[in-house]
Amino acid sequence: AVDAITLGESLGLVMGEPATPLRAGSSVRFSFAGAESNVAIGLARLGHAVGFVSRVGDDFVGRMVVETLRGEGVDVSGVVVDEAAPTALMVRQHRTADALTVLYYRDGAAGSRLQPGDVPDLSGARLLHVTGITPALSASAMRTVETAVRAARAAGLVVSLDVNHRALLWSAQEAGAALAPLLDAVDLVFGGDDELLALARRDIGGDVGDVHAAVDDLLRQRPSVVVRKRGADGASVHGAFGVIERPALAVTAVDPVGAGDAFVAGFLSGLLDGVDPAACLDRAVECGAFAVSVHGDWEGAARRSELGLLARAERV
Ligand code: CKP
Ligand code: MG
Repeated sequence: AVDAITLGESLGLVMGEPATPLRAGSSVRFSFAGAESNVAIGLARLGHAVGFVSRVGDDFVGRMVVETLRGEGVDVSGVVVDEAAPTALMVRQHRTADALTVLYYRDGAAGSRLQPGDVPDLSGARLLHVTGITPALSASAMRTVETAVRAARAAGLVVSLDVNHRALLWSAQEAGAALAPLLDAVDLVFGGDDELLALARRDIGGDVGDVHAAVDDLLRQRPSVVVRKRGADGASVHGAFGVIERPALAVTAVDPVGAGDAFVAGFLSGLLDGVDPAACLDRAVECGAFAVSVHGDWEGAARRSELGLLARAERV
């Protein structure tokens, strides 16, 4: 039995070298991406029993994803191999040190064919984590997320949602409209300011731009904890206990992608350990710092034995 389950699409990742335009003959690195598998790896490295629910194609990209996740200790028994569609792919150009551009090849890919029947029996687990990326993939992927969230709620799991708005897939307004109906089954929300505004539907009219009002709107619904991610500007956690803020750790950021997922994994790890919100946030901030300072979407994720390393390194 696993403690935590994440659900979503993993994509093969073709990754250019840092600060290098992609040209014919460029060296690239082959790996995989996907917010929910990033979180699964993050939790596994922190010592939690975690399962991943997904669909991959019957191809070498899908096998690479599954074999790597298995090697990281993630339970992949919930990954369906779909013989009728390829594994999705993503190409990432680290165009300059500061500008990343990505291309998705995910239309009609296996992840978009997730269906409600793919959701396994969730009883026995304690936590389900989903993101706003999956519902953007297709109507059946949307229904799969709804089904999982409702089933988790019924089985008494903590349900966690990272808004993760992807402008390549849909507008913030579309994301907010699609995700807001899930809120009555969600306990924990993660998002950046624009994402929290979209989820609270405050990006359309009203007090536009008031993120504090948006957080309060969300807390008046079912979610009891809202985590506001502000990247290098730090993060805060909001709930009945009040507001707790933390600055980001001062590290050398080489790759922002995946930092949000590492942050989420750190926070959820604290939650599974039963530590207080401040300690959850501290772990989240540290895990985010590990991820931004290593090239790759999940490769830099911290192991439990490494927690404290960045704080210690600062004193060297
Ligand atoms: O919000 P993050 O930078 O942590 O998310 C990164 C992931 O799933 C990345 O791995 C990519 O594949 C994606 O978000 C996506 O679909 O954009
Ligand atoms: Mg994110």
